[in-house]
Amino acid sequence: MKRSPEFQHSVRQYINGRWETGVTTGRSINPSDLRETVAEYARADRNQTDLAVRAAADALRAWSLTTPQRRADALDQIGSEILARRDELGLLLAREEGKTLPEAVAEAARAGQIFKFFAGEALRVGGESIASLRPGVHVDVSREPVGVVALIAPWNLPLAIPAWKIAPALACGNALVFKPSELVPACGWALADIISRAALPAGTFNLVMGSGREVGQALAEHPLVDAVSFTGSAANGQRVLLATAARRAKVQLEMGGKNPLVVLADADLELAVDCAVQGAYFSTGQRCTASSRLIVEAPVHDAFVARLKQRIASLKVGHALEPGVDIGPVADGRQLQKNLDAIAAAGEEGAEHVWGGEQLQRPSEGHYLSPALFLAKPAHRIAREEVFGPVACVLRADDADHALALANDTPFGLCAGICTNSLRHAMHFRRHARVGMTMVNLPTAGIDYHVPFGGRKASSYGPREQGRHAAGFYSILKTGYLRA
Ligand code: TXE
Repeated sequence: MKRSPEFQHSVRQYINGRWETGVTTGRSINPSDLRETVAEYARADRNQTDLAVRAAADALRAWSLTTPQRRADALDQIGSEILARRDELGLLLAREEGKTLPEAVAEAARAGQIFKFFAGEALRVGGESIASLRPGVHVDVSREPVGVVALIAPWNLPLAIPAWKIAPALACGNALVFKPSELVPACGWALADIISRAALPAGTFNLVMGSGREVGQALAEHPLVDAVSFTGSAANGQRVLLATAARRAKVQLEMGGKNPLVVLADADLELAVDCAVQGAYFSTGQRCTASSRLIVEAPVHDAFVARLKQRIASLKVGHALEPGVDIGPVADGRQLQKNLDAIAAAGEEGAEHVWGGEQLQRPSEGHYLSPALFLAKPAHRIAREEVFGPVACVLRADDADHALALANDTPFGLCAGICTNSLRHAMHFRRHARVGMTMVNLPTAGIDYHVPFGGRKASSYGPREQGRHAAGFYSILKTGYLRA
């Protein structure tokens, strides 16, 4: 069903198979048009969060004993509905988070494909059989669900990130409580609405919305929550880590990035500029894999900067639903201020301003920011701290070794890219970049859903997300010895 862009959702929590009002209500606002409320949503407190966790704990046995076929059918049904409604869900996403409509529809489709992928994985949750050291003894290793899992999601990929947490959790037989970000409750609700039609046992899937400090923290601390998967800021990831470690719960954290894209002198410069534009500025730069550090070898530095400046000057910033717009608004006022502060600090520290970084007026009042580019030194904050907006800097490298050293000179370690026509340089970079993912002649952002996602150092903690390796987090190994 196609909704008019002005449609306002009124969304409730989903606890123990029922739609529940909250203790208070909140609103999500369209960042392309601040006059438009996208959703009024029910906000939970600690008590309601506790009810959701208890519902999951009660449902766990029933769901964990379902057959793989039953789980696969449910996930397949969810994936099919998301795919069939990708345009409508994309429209909601674009209105609530501010991605351009084509980006948002693609994300909705991605969420559907992820459920389909894990429908297949539900059939393949396997183990191994191994010869024992002792005669007459048989050993096997099997996977069991972790138990009750809490899934805490951010706003920047409001359909895809919940999908890549919820789908493997259900495929592996867990019961769960999902908490979306306060900025995108309607996207969280839309997923819950679709999942509610999959006839899971009541309590298997629960949605609670509300403040991270209250609801998120309550989930991380709850004694009945066996595992927490969190994506968000490093500071809140640290809070979740402390709360879960204190009671020895399993934890998986995906936090920020300051991803380098290295451009060597032998690179195809047009391709390198393309990678930089896509990686740094598309999705308004609000991706943990965004290429916010462009490290360019001296011989091509000036030519690269000139071409990049020309390209970003031609990018169209505007309302997420307007055809032809390349960059939608920043997601909210707090995030916009964070971008503006980083831009101001770059100027104060002596980074050379190349282009953009100004607030823009558009026919509707929104959080519009022109794509910003600076020439920086490695010590500048703009080259070290995650901005999470359409803001990038260029660092000059003397040679390939210097470029690699600069690429690794960061507390983060999510993704690193290189543009080069040399196989030797590409392979060396792949081996020595201290990150979880590398890209050659590709933007750092833009990943496949059937392979592991995650990083090192301050970017990630715990087992990888996505693909078949997701089972490493959402299940527990049990070793069985048997003498017949
Ligand atoms: O993240 P938060 P925000 C980074 C990015 C951005 C910054 C702030 O740099 O500028 O984080 O974004 C919940 N216990 N990333 O404020 O607050 C919260 O309700 C448990 C990188 O949105 O960390 C939400 O559901 N949960 C990132 C989720 O955590 C808590 C994507 C993330 O929100 C909590 C988004 C607590 N104490 C932002 N406090 C990425 N890696 O992709 C909050 N939450």
